[in-house]
Amino acid sequence: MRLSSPHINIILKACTKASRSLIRDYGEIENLQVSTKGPGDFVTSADKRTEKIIIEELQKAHPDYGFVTEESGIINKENKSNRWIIDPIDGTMNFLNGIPHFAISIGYEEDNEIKCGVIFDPIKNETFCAEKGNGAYLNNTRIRVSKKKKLQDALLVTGGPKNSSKLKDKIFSEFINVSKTVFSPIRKFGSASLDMAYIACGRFDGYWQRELNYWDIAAGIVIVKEAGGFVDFFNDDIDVPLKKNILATNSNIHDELSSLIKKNIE
Ligand code: 2AM
Ligand code: CA
Repeated sequence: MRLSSPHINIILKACTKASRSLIRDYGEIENLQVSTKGPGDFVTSADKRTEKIIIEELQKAHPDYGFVTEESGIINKENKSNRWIIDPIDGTMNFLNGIPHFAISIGYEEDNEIKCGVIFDPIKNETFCAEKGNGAYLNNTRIRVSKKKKLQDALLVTGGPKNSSKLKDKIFSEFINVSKTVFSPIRKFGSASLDMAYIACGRFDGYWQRELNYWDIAAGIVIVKEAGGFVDFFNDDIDVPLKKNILATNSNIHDELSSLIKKNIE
């Protein structure tokens, strides 16, 4: 069985089309890394190219829908009821360094709620998708979050902080505190959307990260929830709109991890 709905099918078509040029661009990175100029500008244009293909494809299906995107900002802002939330390459630093761990992330939001989403890892050929009320899938298989009960046994993942973050020191001490509570060292894989996808299919038990952008996690929200996980936008008082602090878990470890995180940053 696989998940099939009009919105999911439109997103999948856009991902397939965009991934052709994305994979080609990724193949170029190795050559550029040894060049004196480096791959920086090339990656920026790969990001823009991928996003353009996605936007064109989605616009063909619904010309009236709005967009919130990493590269082009907000498009058709009059329509706030139906919006696509897009990150064309999530895990840009991995992509830039030739590390095969990045994804296209596309969520569909209706009246301020993410209704469905796709996270597509073109290198591993893994498609994570979900629709509200219809479950979460990895390729054609239904996925569920892990069953681990105790935080100390959990495999956790996080990301950031950005060097310029005002909360940098606090975020580092929070990381140390959480590290002391769990047996396994905390992972940092560098792609927020794939971190969320991996919570949904039980590879990780808990994920948290501060100061993210909405497009990093929009698709992941519905995928984690539909896989039986818990998503919490903790301390959601950031002044900048579209910025999010997120905690996504298998549900079982939510309270324990939540109290630890909130306790350590204020
Ligand atoms: P990006 O690759 O699209 O930039 C890395 O920790 C993950 O967090 C990536 O998914 C990255 O998205 C995202 N991210 C978003 N804002 C960030 C920030 N200010 N600092 C570090 N990572 C950020
Ligand atoms: Ca991103």
